[in-house]
Amino acid sequence: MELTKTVYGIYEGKDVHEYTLTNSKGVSMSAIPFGATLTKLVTPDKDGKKENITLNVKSLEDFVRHRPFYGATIGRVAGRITKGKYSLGGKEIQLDVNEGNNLLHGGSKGLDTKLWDIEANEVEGRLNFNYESPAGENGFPGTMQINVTYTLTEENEWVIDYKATTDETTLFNPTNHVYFNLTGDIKKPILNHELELASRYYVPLAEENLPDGDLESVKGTPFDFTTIKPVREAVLSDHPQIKPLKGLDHPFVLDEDEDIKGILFDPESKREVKFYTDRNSVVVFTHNGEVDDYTIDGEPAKQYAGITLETQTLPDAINQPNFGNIILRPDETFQSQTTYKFGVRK
Ligand code: G6D
Repeated sequence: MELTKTVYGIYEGKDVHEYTLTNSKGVSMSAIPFGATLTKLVTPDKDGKKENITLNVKSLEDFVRHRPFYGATIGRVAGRITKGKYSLGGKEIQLDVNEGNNLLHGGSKGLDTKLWDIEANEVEGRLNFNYESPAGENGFPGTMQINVTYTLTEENEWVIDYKATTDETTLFNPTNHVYFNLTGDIKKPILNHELELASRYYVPLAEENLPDGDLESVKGTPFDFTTIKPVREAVLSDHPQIKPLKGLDHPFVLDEDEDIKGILFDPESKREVKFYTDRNSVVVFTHNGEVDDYTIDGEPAKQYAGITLETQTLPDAINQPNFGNIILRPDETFQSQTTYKFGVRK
């Protein structure tokens, strides 16, 4: 493993470095401590051409100013919490509300907006991020010690490990908001990417993109990715859950029994990503709008520029029965792992 470190930008008067780990196969992973954000993943295509396969922005200022979430660590709670509110042990807790009436991606000062401590371990191919989140941050109780590690393996995997503790009962449900574009060319949309998911149920969205509380069978709907198919079949469909959003922005329930939870494949470059997780869901978001306030590699961030595979416990779990537990208590340690494995099909 090889490690390099360059200055990426300046934040509050401090140099922020971009760390790049490269394995012996020439696959590399870059990240910055601002937001514990993955900035680049370079992998070969069918001809051995090495290109970045994730969306990024051009500078640290763009991350700070526009909060694109690209590659960032999201928390304390990913997704939306209805009205930014929950009740626990007879107490009602009002959190920050930063998207209409609701909380999105941890609140207005989520984990993606924080400068984390970072340590690099070249031998183990690991970047180790630590952040102490003070009690009351974005309204969440408890001082939390949050640790995220990114490991690049010789098997071409990016392994994300989360570990967290709290001194008061609180909520924790992190994710990484990486957007893949396996073409390696940001000008190309992801519509021809093919997706397979070990998922027989998805969560329909109600108003304000909040989960409506039900789990619906994917059978006979565009949400059926149980066999691999082009994402365009879903994204461009007239389905009433998809058309108004102009694409996918939905949680899928992952089958517990399957080891590989999903596969994303680009038929042109023949690049493939398999993912594994211990969480019960993945949110698939297909970058449904054009964003013109920042650029990616000098280009506007176009509609369908990338696709996320955000592993997490089902969103709004604290307000929805049967979505899973995201409560973290002082005597517990939260631990979770998600792995993305990169390959090329023959
Ligand atoms: C998430 O589900 C949400 C989207 O609605 C949001 O726009 C995006 O992050 C930035 O995936």
